[in-house]
This record gives sequence, C-alpha cells and structure tokens, in this order.
Amino acid sequence: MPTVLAEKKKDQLRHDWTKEEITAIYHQPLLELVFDAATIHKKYHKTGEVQVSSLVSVKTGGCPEDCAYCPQAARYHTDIKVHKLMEVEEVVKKAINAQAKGVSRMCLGAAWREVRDNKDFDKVCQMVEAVNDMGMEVCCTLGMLTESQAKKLADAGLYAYNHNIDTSEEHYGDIITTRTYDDRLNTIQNVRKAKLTVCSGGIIGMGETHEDRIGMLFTLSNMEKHPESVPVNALVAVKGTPMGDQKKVPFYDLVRMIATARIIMPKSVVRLSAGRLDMAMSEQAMCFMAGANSIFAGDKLLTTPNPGFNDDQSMFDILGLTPRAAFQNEQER
Ligand code: SAM
Ligand code: DTB
Ligand code: SF4
Repeated sequence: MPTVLAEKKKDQLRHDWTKEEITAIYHQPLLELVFDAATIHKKYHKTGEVQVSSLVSVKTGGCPEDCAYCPQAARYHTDIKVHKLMEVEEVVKKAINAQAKGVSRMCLGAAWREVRDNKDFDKVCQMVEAVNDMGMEVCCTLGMLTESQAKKLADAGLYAYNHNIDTSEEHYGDIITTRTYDDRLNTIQNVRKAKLTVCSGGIIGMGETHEDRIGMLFTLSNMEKHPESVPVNALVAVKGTPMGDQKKVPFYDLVRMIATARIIMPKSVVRLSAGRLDMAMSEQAMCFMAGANSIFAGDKLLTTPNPGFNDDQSMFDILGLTPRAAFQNEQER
C-alpha cells in the first residue's frame, strides 16, 4: 500500500465532514447525542482521565487588537491589572505550585497581536525551556506566529501552541476586524510546520447562531490534521468589552458543542474551558460524559476567575476522575 494511503488508514479519522452531517449530529435529541459522544469517548480515550492545564498570563493587557470578547484589548476600559512580561523565575514558581496539584500542562498567554523577534520573545523561550525541564507540557498562546518563530519555540521545548479560530468564518468579522480568519489559519499552519501540536477551538455565547457554531466545528474538523486539543470556551462576559452585556450561553448548547466536537474529532482532547465557574458539578459531569476530557485549573484563567484547585479536587474525587500524566497525547498512541 502506498505510504500516504497506509497513513490515512491508520489515522481512521475523517477530514471531510459536511456542514449537513455536522448539523444532523449537533441537532440530535440531546441524550442521543450525549450517548453517541460517550460511546466514542470510551472507544478512544481513558474515560476516567482528565488532562489538567493551568494558565499564566505572562503579559497582561494593552493589546492593540479589537477582539470584542477580550478584556485585554487596550481600546476597552476594563478592570484588569495590566503588567509587562513576567520574569522567568515567577513563571517557574507558578509551574512548581501547579505541578504539585496535578497539572501536567502550563499554558503561557501573552496579550500580543503577534510575536516579534525581540528580547521579550527570547524570554518567553527561556520560560518554555525552564517549564519543559520540569517534565511538564508547555503551551503558548502569543498571537500570530511565523514558521521560524514556531520552530524557535519548538527548539526551546514547546509542546503545543494555542491559537483559536474563535467562531465561524462568517461570524468572525463581527467579532474581530484587526486580523482575518485566514491570518488565524495561517498561524495554525506555521505551528504545524514546526511539528508542534495544535490547540484550537473557540467561544460560544457571543451572539452567534447554531449555524456559526457548526461552521466553527466544520473548519476545525476539516483541517488536514485535527487539533490535538480543542478548547470550547463559554464566553466570560467582561464589563467594558463590547460583549459585556451578553447573556450566559444556555448550558445545553455547551453540551451540544462538546458532544459534537467529540464525535467528529474522536481522538482530540476536548477542553471544557472558560465558563466553569458558573457551572454546577453535575453540569460539568455531563460535559465529561459528553466527551470533554480536559480543563483549565487554578483560580484564575488569564484575567478572570476560575474554580480553585481544592474545588476541582473534590469534584474529581466525587466523579472518580484522575489528572492525566504529561506527554500522553492520544494521537501519538
Ligand atoms: N493574544 C493571543 C491571541 O489572541 O491569540 C493569546 C491570548 S487570547 C486571550 C486566547 C484566547 O482566549 C482567545 O482566542 C479567546 O478564544 C479566549 N478568550 C479571551 N477572552 C475570552 C473571554 N472573555 N471568554 C472566553 N474566552 C476568551
Ligand atoms: C482558551 O481557549 N481559553 C483560554 C486559553 N485558551 C488561552 C483563555 C480563556 C480566557 C478567558 C478570559 C480571561 O480570563 O481573560
Ligand atoms: Fe489581544 Fe488576544 Fe485579547 Fe485579541 S484575544 S485582544 S489578540 S489578547
């Protein structure tokens, strides 16, 4: 068998989902959808394991972009504590604390439009190296990235790069005007070229239609390689941003998103991301049933609150979940 065909066969994943197929899955009777997702989840994953990531905002606020959801955009007046790039030691301290709580991946976020080849970037590479040396997966989310910058991060020991597509191609222009959907896809390609793993998903609750959510899943699931991690964020409506008055997204819409992502990207890790603070444990349990197998832990996301380690520990105890060890990517099994 030619190598390409053999590779495809081994992969077993589909990259040719149609919007009609995704729509049919997404709109199934809710419990049918959850049962299907749970069945696929059990086939491809250790269902008792949840990958636990922790965020550090290494550079907060003052961002020139206009992402309508984001408290870190300089043009909106929000209550965040702006700070310049942190010191490497401070990041390592946070990583040591997180590792002791079962966190296997540190995600370093910077409020940058794009990475620039300067001293700050060198410092981020030092952070990556130091945290990777501790035996943790390191993920960065630093905005747009060239191929050579992605390679530099890979050489420093980066494991994953987060760059969300955020919403559908059609809805994108209502949310962000300072860079295009294609810019995002291009960065994701540069990340792939450097052989890093990709973390890409989006946000629901920004006034999008069901079709937009399906459109976002369509883009993700038709990528040549599915993102290894797919974060599904429920909008955290922050006062001062254009999205400050958005109503909370209906919980069962979040379940539909997670379950559909699980079914069409069966090997990816689906992360129940921003928005957990507003959710009961039983609701989070339903998300895990529907195929979510990752969370952000620690009492802060980038700038907004999140459940603390102790609350998550009691949830894991009650639900019988354990944090997954580092470097156990499903796609590489
Ligand atoms: N500046 C970089 C970028 O935009 O790629 C990295 C940081 S940015 C804050 C990372 C992601 O966080 C965004 O793409 C978005 O999906 C998510 N995010 C930001 N603000 C959010 C909010 N208020 N609610 C939910 N998700 C949010
Ligand atoms: C992702 O999808 N969600 C995270 C992470 N990737 C970078 C960020 C959520 C941010 C929520 C708003 C805040 O705390 O500023
Ligand atoms: Fe800047 Fe990223 Fe926030 Fe957009 S999401 S305003 S690029 S920090």
